[in-house]
Amino acid sequence: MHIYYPAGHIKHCPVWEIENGEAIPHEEIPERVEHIKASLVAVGRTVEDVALTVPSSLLFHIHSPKYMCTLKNVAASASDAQIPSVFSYGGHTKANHLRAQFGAISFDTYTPVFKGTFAAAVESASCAYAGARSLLRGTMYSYAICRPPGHHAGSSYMGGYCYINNAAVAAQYLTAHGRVAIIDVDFHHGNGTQDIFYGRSDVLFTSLHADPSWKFPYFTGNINERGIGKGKGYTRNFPLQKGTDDRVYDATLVRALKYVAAFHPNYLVVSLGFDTHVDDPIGGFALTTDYYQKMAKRFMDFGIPTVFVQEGGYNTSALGKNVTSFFSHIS
Ligand code: Q9C
Ligand code: ZN
Repeated sequence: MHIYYPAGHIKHCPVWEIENGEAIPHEEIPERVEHIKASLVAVGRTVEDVALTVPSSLLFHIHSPKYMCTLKNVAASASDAQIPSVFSYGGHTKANHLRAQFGAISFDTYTPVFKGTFAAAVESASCAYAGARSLLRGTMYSYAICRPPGHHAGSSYMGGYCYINNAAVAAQYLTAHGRVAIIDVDFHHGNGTQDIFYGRSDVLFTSLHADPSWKFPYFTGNINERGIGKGKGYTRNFPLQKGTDDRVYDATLVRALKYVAAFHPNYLVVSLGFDTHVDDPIGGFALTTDYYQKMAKRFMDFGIPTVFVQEGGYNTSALGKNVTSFFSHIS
């Protein structure tokens, strides 16, 4: 297995997020992936700093040039954390003022932009790109320790701690070489990834996540969302209740994977979040550390090249053991 790490992630360092008008400590902190890396090194794995940069043509397949440009401009103008004060409304998206342009590309107050955010997000996407690329060179499994995460970012919006959709970048790259299925096992619905591929039949998207009636991102992730136009039938959601345990989760994963198998993919992209863990501070499921190795085996049963793309997981001290558990049977 090849493992890639975006050493420049520390250029992006959120301290606060605004929840209900109040500043609360941000959960998406650099220590997350530092712990992941340290725990993998401790069990004898090689973790490579990502040395490639994702081609901009590939980024522009996923994100609109206007979105990328605004994100870059907001980052360049930032002295400290930038958080939107206004949002676009009524379909009006054009504005001269950068503050308004920012509000037209973001959907929440949880996702601050710093001077280094744009560069860090590109490096994170480069990690996913490197992971996908290694599959084309004969590697069966790769793991991109992406930070910042990506699955809440859509083609022209950011949110949910995400700026560039890393899993979508990996999937898009692989479509030139075969059929691609994305399985999103982060605790939250991968609304950005779903949106990006909603009208397409060459990339299948399926997600297990907290029911949106209960958790972020609230507006999407229901069972009736199944794709549109040519993409009809190529999206499938499995919303789950508070307290979902190993047994119920695993039974649902088996159902989701049957749906994936019927698509006959050549490549798997797994949006891998550990915020499903019982001790996660913002989740609400009850998965155990031991279960993650069983989850990984379910993916391995496919027997096709797979890139694991890191998404959420906010119990920083539990992340290490959860990741090593997950990868314990993947060498
Ligand atoms: N105070 C990912 O896992 N909700 N993003 C914030 C907590 C936003 C999670 C409320 C959660 C976003 C990649
Ligand atoms: Zn999440």
